[in-house]
Amino acid sequence: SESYDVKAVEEKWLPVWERLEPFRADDDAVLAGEREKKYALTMFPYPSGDLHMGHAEVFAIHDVISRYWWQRGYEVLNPMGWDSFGLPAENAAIRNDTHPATYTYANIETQFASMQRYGTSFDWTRRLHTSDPEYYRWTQWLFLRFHERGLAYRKNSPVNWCPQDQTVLANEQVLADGTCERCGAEVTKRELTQWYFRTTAYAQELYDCLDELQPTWIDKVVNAQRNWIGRSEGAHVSFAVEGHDPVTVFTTRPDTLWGATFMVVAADAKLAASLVTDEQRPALEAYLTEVRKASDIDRLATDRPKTGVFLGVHATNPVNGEQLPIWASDYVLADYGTGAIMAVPAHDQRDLDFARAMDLPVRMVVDTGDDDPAVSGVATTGNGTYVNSGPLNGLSEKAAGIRAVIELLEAGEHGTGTVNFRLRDWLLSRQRYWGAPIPIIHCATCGEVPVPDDQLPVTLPDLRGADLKPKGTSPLGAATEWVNVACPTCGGPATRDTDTMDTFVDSSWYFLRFLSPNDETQAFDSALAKAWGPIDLYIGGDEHAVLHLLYARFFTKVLRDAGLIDWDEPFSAYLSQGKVINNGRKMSKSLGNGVNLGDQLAEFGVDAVRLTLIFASPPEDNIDWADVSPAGSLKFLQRAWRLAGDVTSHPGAPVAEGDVALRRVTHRTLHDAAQLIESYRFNVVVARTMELVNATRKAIDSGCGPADPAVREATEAVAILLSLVAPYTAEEMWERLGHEPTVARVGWPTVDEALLVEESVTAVVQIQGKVKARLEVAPDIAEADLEALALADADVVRAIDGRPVRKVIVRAPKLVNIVV
Ligand code: ANZ
Ligand code: ZN
Repeated sequence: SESYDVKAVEEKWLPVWERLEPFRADDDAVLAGEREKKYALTMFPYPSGDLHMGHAEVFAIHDVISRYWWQRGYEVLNPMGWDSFGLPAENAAIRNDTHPATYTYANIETQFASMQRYGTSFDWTRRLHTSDPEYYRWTQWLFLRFHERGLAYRKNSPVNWCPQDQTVLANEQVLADGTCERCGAEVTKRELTQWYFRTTAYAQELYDCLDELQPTWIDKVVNAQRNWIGRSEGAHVSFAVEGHDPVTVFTTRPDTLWGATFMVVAADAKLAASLVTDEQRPALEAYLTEVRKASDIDRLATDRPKTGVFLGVHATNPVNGEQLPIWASDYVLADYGTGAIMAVPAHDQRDLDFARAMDLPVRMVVDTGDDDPAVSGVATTGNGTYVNSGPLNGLSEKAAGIRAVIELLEAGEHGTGTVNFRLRDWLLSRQRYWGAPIPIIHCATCGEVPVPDDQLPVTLPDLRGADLKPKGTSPLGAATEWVNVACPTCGGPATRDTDTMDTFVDSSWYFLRFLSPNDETQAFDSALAKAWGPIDLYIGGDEHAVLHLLYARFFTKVLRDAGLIDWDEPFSAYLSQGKVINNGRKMSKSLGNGVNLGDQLAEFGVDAVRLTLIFASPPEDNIDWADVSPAGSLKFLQRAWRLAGDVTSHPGAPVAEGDVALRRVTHRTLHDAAQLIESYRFNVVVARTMELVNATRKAIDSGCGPADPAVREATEAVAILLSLVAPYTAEEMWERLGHEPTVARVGWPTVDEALLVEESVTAVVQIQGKVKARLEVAPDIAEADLEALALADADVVRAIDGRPVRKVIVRAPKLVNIVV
């Protein structure tokens, strides 16, 4: 039989598609409301090397959806670009004594060529790179809008410091085991002045909106965001301290106030330094030196020996007037809640460990029936009856106890009910070169002066090679000519801020820049944002479940409040793809189990690789490359392609009816495929397409023959279904069938509903066990539909004769038994 030359087909169609630009989104059609829009987005890549199997998977998945939307008649915005600032380029530049741009833009070109060859349906007129001054000009412009609104600010505080990368890290970039997300080094703490975005101002809304996203976002991502934002209900309680301002604590258990036996403030917070007596100050300072070495994770760990120092002062418990000693310890974090706690050792394990270590009293106030914690060393946290608790005594419901104490505190002005969030402000400054410079000028007279909008972008000075070596301070500081400027306000000598922005700032708004990436007058066009936004489906990796998605959501809310967009959430639906693994393990250099995308493409061709990735599993599952068969995929594509050859090489006289059985398969497949795609079951669509190919082959070889119009109809349907997954093969089939390119935009065939009705079955309707009627119904009829049909049947109505129906037993599709 004829053979299918994969390489020739790929070379043939790529330039045709480039010429036709079938996926160029028409803004005007959407602005004018002529066509419904869909905005499809896949996380843009970081330009390190060429594309890998992970990219191939996500692009294949993403393409099914966006190509499907085009076929359904939507105007689809499907842009792509590069998240091209970041550390790897900088490290490569240091290694190779070059400029980070060299590495960055060379890789971008490599990846761009690969994406094109891969047959992706991106609208390349929208291409952007976040490291272009034309882009980061607007990142800086947005920073200034945040700054104006008090949402970008500087503060001095202990920050996560990566000793290896020599830069600060956001909390989100420190892994659960306390190591750096990028390089794996143990993260330490440093006291530094840094820039922050006030994400906490939006904590409540970021949390609440997750409820609306839950149905269309993947569950684990919604849950990860919930945990990260960490909403806790509780109370702020104030404790008077003689000679000082009152100390306020955040507690989720105000109902245990009578069990408070001491207080603890974060050792590294200002509060500790301000409370400590002169006598105790040296002890506190010695302790602090020790504390600075440990990570947050270590400090919060329950199994860690508790350490601390007494500050020499006491606080008054507002409910019973007791004097509580105030201690400082590292198990209380400076930047959570108020940085101070009331310790209730009987009912909080960390407090109990501390009490036992420091020989402080333990008083049980909730009797849960378990052993007294003072004796057992195990804090009790469950429901129980309140004891030693004044007005609470006898109550036994935690919620009621909490409510009662909050009322009491509010009446006496000693506290209020409150909600606390774990989320902290986003630390956005980095002491690295390859990022967007922070557009602020520091003037001794005027303070922090924003660079005027018309002086943006603040472009990076030309540094390269060894200039970029991490020194603990920003490399930009060495560019003295760049650093020293006249203050925009007073004209006096001033200096530029030498930090650059976290690259997550760049990617928090790129979906807006895609709307008009070449606009030199504004960051984005609000009218276009209104027309195209929000993104209908966003696809990306799990690793961004917390970081990037949260930041993009935060940006969206701020821009909405600034009146620049009119939507509340950027991503209406979110899907995260699984990983491509090999032999059950994550691909890695050390295991030597890597699969090279380029090799796979060379051996099997683009379409077979794409089809394999889609067919292997539902998109969110991992794919083990050891379990799949790109060779099998290629064979299938050849079978499909041969159908088109058979149809056109046997142009016989059209048969009037056509093969109805084949037509039924065709229309059923098209009908089901639409539903399957909308529920992301792309692998099943491929399986069904395979069945359709088999049915068509059978009709040609041993049924109606290739000249039957039903065969042509089936083959065209195969080409259209394949246009979502295997664009080259689909195009080639389409041409063989005598059509002009491109099959990608011909539209979804209209499904003939009549062909979806299967042969009918006979249902028997009985009254008191006697057959009264027979109905012809679909074999998959629903019980309720069958019951309704039976009760409406003329013979049945006559037989019931107005008597009340007591019971109807339905066994679809064959039996209805009516009891009157
Ligand atoms: C008294 C108490 C009694 C508490 C009790 C718990 C149990 P979540 O749920 O995570 O919000 N806490 C408050 N601020 C803290 C800080 N900066 N560092 C360490 N711990 C802190 O936890 C809130 C609880 O964690 C608060 O409620 C407080 O201890 C502690 F039977 O107050 B609790
Ligand atoms: Zn000035």
